[in-house]
Amino acid sequence: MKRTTCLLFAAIAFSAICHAQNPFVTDIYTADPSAHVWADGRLYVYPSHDVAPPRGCDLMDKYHVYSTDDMVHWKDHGVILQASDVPWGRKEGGFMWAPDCACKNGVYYFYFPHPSGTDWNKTWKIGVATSTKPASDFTVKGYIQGLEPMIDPCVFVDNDGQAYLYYGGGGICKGGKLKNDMMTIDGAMQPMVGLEDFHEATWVHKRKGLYYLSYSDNHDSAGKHNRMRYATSTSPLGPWTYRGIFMDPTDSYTNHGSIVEYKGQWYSFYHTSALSHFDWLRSICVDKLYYNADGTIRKVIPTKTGPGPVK
Ligand code: FUB
Repeated sequence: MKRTTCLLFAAIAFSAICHAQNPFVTDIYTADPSAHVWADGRLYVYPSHDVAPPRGCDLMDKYHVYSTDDMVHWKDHGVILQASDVPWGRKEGGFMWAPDCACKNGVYYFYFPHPSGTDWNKTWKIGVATSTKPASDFTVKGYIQGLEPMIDPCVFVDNDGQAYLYYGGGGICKGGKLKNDMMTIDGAMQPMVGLEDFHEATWVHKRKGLYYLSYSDNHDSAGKHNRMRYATSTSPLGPWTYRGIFMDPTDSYTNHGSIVEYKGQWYSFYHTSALSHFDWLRSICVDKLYYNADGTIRKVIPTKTGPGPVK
């Protein structure tokens, strides 16, 4: 085999597997990680993709999916969706911001914020693509009708199968029930009451019957960076009781992540700018998250080494 062919194969093999470290994806820039554990027993991460050289978040495109079964070895499943696949999307492309994925009755629903017009900030839609596989073959089905122009969708499916959509940015956070088709709001989106200093990046998870809504705050004056806060409720749509800050600022202006349990351990996914040292070229990270006996979340300590292998 020629040396150049060998090098090519080596490069492909390297790009397909990422290792235990933070950031855990190092060959491209990734942000806004939404993590889920699906029926095949693997943990999947659906991040957005920052594109270099950056122009704010304008050029973000081409969502990849990553999965692991040990929190050490990560598989890159490749690009699952790009702006040019979106029939109703803005003609200039880009602006494929923080996504989420949900699974119901064997179908995976990929939710992505994308504008439908040149005036991007006024034309955000929450697009939906579906597949019977968690990390390939997604087809855009349309967008959720009747919503305000908002970003950062998060879909939480409760134990009884009822799904809830949350979204928000710029100080507004709303939630509502999804109908069985996972693409129609049942009733109206309602404000999430009780959050303190909400900015964006809504994520909802449930532990021991208590609902947790986490989000990033507006800690951004004089060179400061966003922190992660959370609130709890006994109902998925609130009202919420504010609980505090669970992650201090990182080296990146924004933060956005998810909280998930895998093989008996809770994890916090988030992003930093550790690879680029530039706010808009971010990289996804993960560390262990711990609860106190009263259900409050201890501060997550970002590490360079990551959580290590699952026990
Ligand atoms: O990644 C683009 C935007 O930056 C996300 O939608 C926000 O949550 C922030 O992370």
